[in-house]
Amino acid sequence: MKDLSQFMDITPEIKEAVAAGKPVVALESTILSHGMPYPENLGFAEEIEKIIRSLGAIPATMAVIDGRLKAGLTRAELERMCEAKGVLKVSRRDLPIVVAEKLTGATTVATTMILAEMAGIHVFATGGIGGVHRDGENTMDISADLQELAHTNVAVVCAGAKMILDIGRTLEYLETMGVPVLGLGTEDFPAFYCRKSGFGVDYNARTPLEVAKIAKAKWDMGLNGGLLIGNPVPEEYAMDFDAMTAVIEKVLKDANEAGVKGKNITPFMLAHIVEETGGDSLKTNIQLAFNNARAAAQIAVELTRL
Ligand code: PSU
Ligand code: MN
Repeated sequence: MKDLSQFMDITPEIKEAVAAGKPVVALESTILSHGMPYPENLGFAEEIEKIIRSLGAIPATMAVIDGRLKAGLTRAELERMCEAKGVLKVSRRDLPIVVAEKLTGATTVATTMILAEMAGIHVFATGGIGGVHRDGENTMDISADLQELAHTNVAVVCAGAKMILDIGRTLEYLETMGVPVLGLGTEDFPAFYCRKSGFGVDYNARTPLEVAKIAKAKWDMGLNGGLLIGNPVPEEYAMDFDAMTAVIEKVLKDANEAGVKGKNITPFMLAHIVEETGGDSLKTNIQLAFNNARAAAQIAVELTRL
């Protein structure tokens, strides 16, 4: 067994909860540092932790601070991630660099899964995952989130993937990698701001208990890797599909013209979509993430009972 304590700080509350088999839900920090503006992100970070606690689970926000892997952040650390001055975006390939060089970075879905598994946490709530980018068959821009779902034992609750991605190819990739894609009470794979993407899920797991049973069956059989749970944004916060498609086409064109590439594409798109929608997309983003936190907390609770 590797001695991870030389790299990682887990808060006493989270360490005790994991050891006692209590429900814990991991949260990412890229959504804070590179996905939402300050100070809305700080209010969001505090509220999402409260929501998880209100449902009987313990939140574990992940980050890398001065080279230390963190499971659970103090208020001051949360503020630092939200103000995001000099905070890097850390995916799997970046992790050894920020650790060895004692840098500070926000964790993507991929890295949050890695830290969660290191800490013994198997349920994670996010907003949207990364995936195969449009034109990805030429650029090979495929998020490391998909590889991580293939290998790391964490159930990821998301509101689907944004239409900035090629959702069809993203789902094909997940199928190849053996990742179950479940809908929580839906047959449709959601498209983040919208409840439907035009693509289906593998299975409609109707309740958090059903999701927990499927995850347990997978891991008890020794089938390593994650599960992806698509949880559609609540109807009252959903955005119009055609209007969002137009916004995304425009922002993709802007990104292309500005020559934005690689890891900067997703943050660029997120910031410009907020501008183009006059802040409406931010409200939807916040609400869908809260909704995912509720589902993840319920799944984590059910998993501890099985
Ligand atoms: N999609 C969103 N919001 C986000 C992200 C993706 O709707 O905040 C973030 C997540 O942290 C995700 C990362 O893991 O972007 C993917 O980045 P990339 O495509 O560079 O792998
Ligand atoms: Mn990429």
